[in-house]
Amino acid sequence: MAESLDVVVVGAGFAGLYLCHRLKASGRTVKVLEQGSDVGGTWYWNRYPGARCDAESLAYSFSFSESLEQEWQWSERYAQQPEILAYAQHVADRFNLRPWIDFDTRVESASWLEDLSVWEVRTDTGQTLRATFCIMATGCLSVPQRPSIEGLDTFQGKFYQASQWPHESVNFLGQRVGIIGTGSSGIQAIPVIASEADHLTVFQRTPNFSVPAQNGVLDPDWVTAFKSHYRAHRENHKVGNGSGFGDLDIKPREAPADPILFSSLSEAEATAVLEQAWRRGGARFMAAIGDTLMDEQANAFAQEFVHKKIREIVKDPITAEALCPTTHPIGTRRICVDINYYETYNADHVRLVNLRESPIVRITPWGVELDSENIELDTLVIATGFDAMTGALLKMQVTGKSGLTLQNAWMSGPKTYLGLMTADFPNLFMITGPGSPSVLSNMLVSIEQHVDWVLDCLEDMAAKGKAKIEPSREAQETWVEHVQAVANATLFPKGGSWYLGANVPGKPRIFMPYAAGVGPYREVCQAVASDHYRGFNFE
Ligand code: NA7
Repeated sequence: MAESLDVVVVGAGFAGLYLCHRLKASGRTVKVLEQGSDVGGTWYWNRYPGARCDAESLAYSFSFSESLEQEWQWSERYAQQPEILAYAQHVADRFNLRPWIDFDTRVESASWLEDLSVWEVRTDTGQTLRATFCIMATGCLSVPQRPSIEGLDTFQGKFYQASQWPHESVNFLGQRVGIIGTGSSGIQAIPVIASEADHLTVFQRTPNFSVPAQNGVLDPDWVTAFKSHYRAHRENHKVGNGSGFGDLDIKPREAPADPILFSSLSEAEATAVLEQAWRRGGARFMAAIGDTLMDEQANAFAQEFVHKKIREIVKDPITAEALCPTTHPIGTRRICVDINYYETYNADHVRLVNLRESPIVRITPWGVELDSENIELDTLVIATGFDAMTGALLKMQVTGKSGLTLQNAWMSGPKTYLGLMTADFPNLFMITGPGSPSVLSNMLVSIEQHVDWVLDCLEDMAAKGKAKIEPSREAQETWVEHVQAVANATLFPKGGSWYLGANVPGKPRIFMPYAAGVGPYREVCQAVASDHYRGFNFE
């Protein structure tokens, strides 16, 4: 006999936790299904050495509870994975969410039963649940992408994937370690692995731009002063064309600052602006000159600035050149934020192998065979990314009206209205889905905005006696076209990144996140709701 509920939530990361809190408080019956053994989502799985958030702790945290944000003390400017996981666990305990979560439970299918107007959700533990609404809180980066390199399974040494790191401690002492992948995960892990290993070989296919985090322990007096304005900072995170990170001045800005345009600066001024941003640290570097992601010249200038930094830091000129990205505009692949990344290549026991010059032929039981040499390894780490944004949704068998599967509906790329719902899948919501700012934004800001919007929508439906919601095809088509038009007005599509699905063979090349910024997006969502949920059909 299937258990009947108002809402089934898939995933107990930050989105699932906040959904659980809001749904529970609204008096609805809810169950959260989570494949991990604990809460935390991304921060439960990604335990690789050096894993930490590339957004600042005081921004990358929930704002829905003033007492929570005041009592929780972050230790560093950028929190490490164990601290973020502890925060997620604290939220689960403090708001008594665990009784509503089934752990070690993977959703295998979700099917819309037209006659009953319910979702039937089946799990790998044999559960069958029926609910009026199903909300996917499955995360944007939760399905690891394993590279198709010949012989990967034949390696006889120790093997680790960054996003599926074991829970027990791993050490690299006395070992010859190799790592494949130089995205955010690799760039965080490399300096930490190098600090332990006897020898580290980095296998790099495409170099990425990275800026220093300028991480440090947070000064308690500064934190107290910042938190005395927390409400105003949080409000600033919600507005403007940016990503929702706000800034670090203690006193919040009264209005978003006008962006500095490249054309308004002399070369010396532009250099000074970037130098200041480099010293201040973090991904905010990309916003220092406001049109870096819009204007080819502004972008080329920022690229050259970082190239110079790399050449200054890395002593060996051949290594330095190999580390300089030249195949994509800066920021069109996610900018990395590092601690001593480029400096690590100055150590004698660290070697960069440029796979563009010496490709991997195969992995052997003993190491990596390049076309030019064999490199013997005791340990191999892969940090090769994710099937981003659609991976988790398409891995489940999600079936909507008339037997239409999500795989078929999204065959030529994800189609959503506002990144919240998709036509032919009534009462199925997504949190930070494709077509919303999601990975281009502070995820916590976007998660709260989506969850609040969905809860308001459910309240509105309940008040008006409506049982079914679904976007119209026209509204969806218009939104999909708008998301592409916004992306095409930027340099993002030139990045060839996982934002476009370019890292997964056969995945349609569609720019998935909404690039207009969190402020305009929030305004659209609010306007749609105020206008009787324009673009949605109800029954
Ligand atoms: P990314 O950013 O997708 O990086 C994956 C890296 O793995 C990237 O350098 C890839 O090189 C490399 N890769 C993938 N397949 C191969 C093969 N077959 N051979 C060599 N190198 C390969 O994933 P991350 O986990 O680092 O970061 C994802 C996000 O997580 C990040 O932005 C944060 O938001 C958190 P390529 O570029 O494809 O040449």
